[in-house]
Amino acid sequence: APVLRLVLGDQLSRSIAALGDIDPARDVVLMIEAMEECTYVPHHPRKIAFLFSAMRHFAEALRAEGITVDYRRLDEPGEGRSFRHGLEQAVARYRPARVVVTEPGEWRVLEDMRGWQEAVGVPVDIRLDGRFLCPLEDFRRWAGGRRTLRMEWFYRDMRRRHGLLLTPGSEPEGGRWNYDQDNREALPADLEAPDPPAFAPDALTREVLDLVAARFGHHFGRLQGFAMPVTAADAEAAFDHFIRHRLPRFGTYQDAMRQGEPFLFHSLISAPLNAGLLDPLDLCRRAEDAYHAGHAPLNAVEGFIRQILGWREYVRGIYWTRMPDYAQTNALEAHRPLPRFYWTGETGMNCLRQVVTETHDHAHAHHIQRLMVTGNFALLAGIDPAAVNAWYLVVYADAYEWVQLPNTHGMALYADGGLLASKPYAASGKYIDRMSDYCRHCRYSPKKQLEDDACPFNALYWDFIARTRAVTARNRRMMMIHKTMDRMGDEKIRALRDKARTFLDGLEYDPPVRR
Ligand code: FAD
Ligand code: DLZ
Ligand code: SF4
Repeated sequence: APVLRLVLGDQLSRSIAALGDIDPARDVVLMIEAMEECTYVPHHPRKIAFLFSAMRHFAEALRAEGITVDYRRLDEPGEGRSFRHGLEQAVARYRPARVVVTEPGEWRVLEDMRGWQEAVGVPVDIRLDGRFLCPLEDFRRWAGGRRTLRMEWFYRDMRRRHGLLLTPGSEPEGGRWNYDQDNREALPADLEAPDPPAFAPDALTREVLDLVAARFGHHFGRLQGFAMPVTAADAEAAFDHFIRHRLPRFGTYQDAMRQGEPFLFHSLISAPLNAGLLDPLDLCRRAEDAYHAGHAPLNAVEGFIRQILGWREYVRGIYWTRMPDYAQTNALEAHRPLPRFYWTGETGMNCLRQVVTETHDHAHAHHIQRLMVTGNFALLAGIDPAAVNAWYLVVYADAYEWVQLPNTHGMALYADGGLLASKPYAASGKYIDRMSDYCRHCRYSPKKQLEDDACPFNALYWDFIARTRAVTARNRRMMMIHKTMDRMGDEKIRALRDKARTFLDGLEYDPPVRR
């Protein structure tokens, strides 16, 4: 009897554990376009199209190797409403000796997967996902007993373990582990970022685009203009383009934002990387090669490697060692619903309008846009973490809960009470003004606090500091801010808090009705 090997949509690596010992003469690979995966939250159509197209291309590549792939398309009648349903049907079809699958990227799916063996009546072997640079066992050992889990220490261990950017004496290249301080420049007005490469949809992708437009066109997000890399070869080409044209400036302008330019010097590889089309260690090594070849400076290469080798692995470790309780925490007791403008972009606050619109159009925004614009607003306004998490999971093509949740819940919202971030990433309009040109195109002024045209972020910021005093005043890194607030005097603070309340009360909260 065959072994049935299930490959999920974000497991599109030839080296995935479930395919490890495949016998092409005997086994069947199962892939399922599952309605439930598209709708448990209403994913951005671009994200669905990207995954379906990447899945179909991956299936074709396996078939070209002589492997039998049973690919269940969404538009086949009666097929694959969910992973479980699709698997049950396939087991009935093939009567396999056993089922082999790789552990998923979301707790929700793992919980379900644990019940599959009983449901289908054949052994289900759930294999570890070997595509990460820190096995979860190692992360557990590293985290065990530590009260706070700072990324920086984890990252240094990872640099040593993988021998990246080390001198022959195992010291950090250049004498420092971290060049983040050099990576906070605003963008000079005359500096243009090169356009990222566009990948014109082939016939297979066009078919997917039609399907997704018909089925999910009513979800938040734009499908037109789809040009994402959907094969390993295209993703490699996209990464090459980044190394050649954007990596040299990636570090210096990592935190910068500019009106109308969502990509700047970023790599744009998160969606193909998280789906399995790229290998993280390979990306780090190729960036390191660019440094040794004198093509890119150390602050750029170290900054890039830190994101992949450090942050990406670290948030995954946090997710799997802390779930399911992690998602339930709400350290700052935030309960406000999500304002409607997160879905419509309709707000006078230009920075938010820009980021929501770019997110709608591209299923992408870069890190500082996610953290310091939409994330910062949600933090300051005290929006319910569950609502914010759901939004981030829906809108970004790279979002799977293992990476989205710690970034949103922990880093942006401080809902975990500081397990992940050493202090809340709260900022006033001054920060956004320094790092972008958004304020120049805004009806509000970041320099004003109480006037009618004062940037709402300013009042919201002081309201946040005052409101969260019990938690934030205990934080050593926030003491100065509380001292500053005390010096401002009660009357000023009261006026700012009134202004914040009036502003928040004036927002619309009902989600827009779609179709
Ligand atoms: P670059 O800036 O070029 O960075 C290179 C790579 O480093 C990224 O592709 C990514 O794989 C990795 N990386 C960078 N920062 C992080 C990080 N904080 N955590 C994990 N990996 C990182 N990233 C996701 O992949 N999926 C998400 O759902 C996601 N949600 C986020 C939510 C919030 C609130 C915030 C603040 C960040 C989130 N990130 C998420 C991290 C980061 O914003 C994206 O990885 C990045 O913007 C992707 O664009 P890029 O490929 O051009 O990244
Ligand atoms: C995100 C997603 C979507 C939209 N659709 C599918 C699908 O139809 N079939 C599939 O195998 N995977 C899909 N995915 C990715 C899964 O949601 C992902 O594998 C799980 O969340 C575990 O990480
Ligand atoms: Fe955003 Fe305030 Fe600047 Fe307007 S003034 S763009 S709301 S930070």
